[in-house]
Amino acid sequence: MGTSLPRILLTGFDPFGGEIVNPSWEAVRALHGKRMAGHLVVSAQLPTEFAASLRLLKRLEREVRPVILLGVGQAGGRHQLSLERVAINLQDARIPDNAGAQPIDEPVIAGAPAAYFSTLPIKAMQAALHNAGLPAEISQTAGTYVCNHIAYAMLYLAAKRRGIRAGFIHIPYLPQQAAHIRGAASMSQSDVERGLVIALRTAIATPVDRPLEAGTID
Ligand code: PCA
Repeated sequence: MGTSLPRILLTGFDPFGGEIVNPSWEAVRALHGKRMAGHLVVSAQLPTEFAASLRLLKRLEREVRPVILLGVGQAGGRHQLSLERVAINLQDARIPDNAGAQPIDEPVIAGAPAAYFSTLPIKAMQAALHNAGLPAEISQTAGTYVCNHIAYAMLYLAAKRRGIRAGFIHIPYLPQQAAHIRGAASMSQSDVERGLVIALRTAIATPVDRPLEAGTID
């Protein structure tokens, strides 16, 4: 890759569910090749397909050898940048993926632990995003579709190798998507890009997360 800088593997997804754009890929592709705090960002698109996304992620991880793995995905119902705390070892697809597969109650990785927590400093990242004037929340579930699948796989890969941390961020619709859906929230691509840069810079600078309150009662 032409440089010895430590790498960040940043992934987004292709459009799914009838959309013609996926905001995660639009933001992630814009950051490809950027340097931040002595790290190089390598961006890649994953297909919104359970099987193929996992195969490609494994290949990318072997090739890129990142020190940070950050997955980004669209979550149309979310109003803020959503920092995922946990990923579960489960596929339960409400709609078929882009290859037509609809796994129900199958593990992401057979025999692996039920769940992993993010190893990125989500509380510090949330605080940094708020300080920059960007709406951000801690999310306690990444769902059970392809994003949770990849979030789980990233945390699984990170747990196997020393010196890698991993996490996942869900993002709202772009304004042009929300324009067609009554009541839907949205966030501009430039705000998402700015948020991802802040999140990554904070992750690089924060080896141990800050004990800030961000729980829920419901
Ligand atoms: N969002 C979906 C999969 C791809 C994407 O961008 C999800 O939340 O699972």
